[in-house]
Amino acid sequence: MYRGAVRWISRVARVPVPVDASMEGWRVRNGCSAAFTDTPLDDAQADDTRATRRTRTGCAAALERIRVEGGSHTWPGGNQYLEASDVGRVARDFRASDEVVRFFDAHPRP
Ligand SMILES: [Ca+2]
Repeated sequence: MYRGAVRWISRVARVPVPVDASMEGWRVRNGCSAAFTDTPLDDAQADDTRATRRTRTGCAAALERIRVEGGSHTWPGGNQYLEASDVGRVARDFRASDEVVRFFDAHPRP
């Protein structure tokens, strides 16, 4: 799950769901323990953002989240599709698309 500075919208209830609450639901569904490891991603670009990967442990199904501090409602490594003054800046320290591929390559379906 990716999070900038905004909340995800529940597809079921169509209401804002705080990311922490959503991730807690995924933690329980995936059979993860309450433990986790936070790993800062390389602050490779002077983009006023920093990202941290949270990896849950003891899971039946893997669960990770990348939190972007200073990010916004944009796709990390993607296009600045509107002015930063309108949607916020695009985080440049990593490419979210690459992270999605990395995650599914590392955790193939049984
Ligand atoms: Ca940065």
